[in-house]
Amino acid sequence: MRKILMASALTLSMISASAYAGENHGSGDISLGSPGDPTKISRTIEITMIDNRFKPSEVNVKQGETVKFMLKNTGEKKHEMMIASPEELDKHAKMMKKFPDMEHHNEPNMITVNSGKTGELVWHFTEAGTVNFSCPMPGHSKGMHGTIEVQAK
Ligand SMILES: [Cu+2]
Repeated sequence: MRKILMASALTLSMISASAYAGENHGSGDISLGSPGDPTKISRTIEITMIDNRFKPSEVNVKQGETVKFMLKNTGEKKHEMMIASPEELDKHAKMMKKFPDMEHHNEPNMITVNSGKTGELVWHFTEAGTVNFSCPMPGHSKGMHGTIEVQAK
């Protein structure tokens, strides 16, 4: 029994590793921006997480800004904020549906916030345009998504 458990855990980690390997997690995608330097924050934007929405779900920033998102989870469930392209968000939501217990703590483009807690995500917006975010927890992304409008300098 123990052997089987270990084997499936190994398979799972291999699947997520290979799924990540081919993916672009934001840092290399210029249009999204990149993880921000916490010592260079130009603005803090507070976003409240409820079950299952972001409030507000539309925010405006300026090109070149490093924004600290303060995520306050006032819902009863655990929520996440993930910044990525719509395709990537979709792909990730599907993967989370398959592996609901998948944990990701070391991704710079996302933050997990437990009920009643606050989390921070620092992001540097390098290009003008629309940047998407959503909560990839299983079933959440349908109502829990938003956009960041990056205004040209
Ligand atoms: Cu959520």
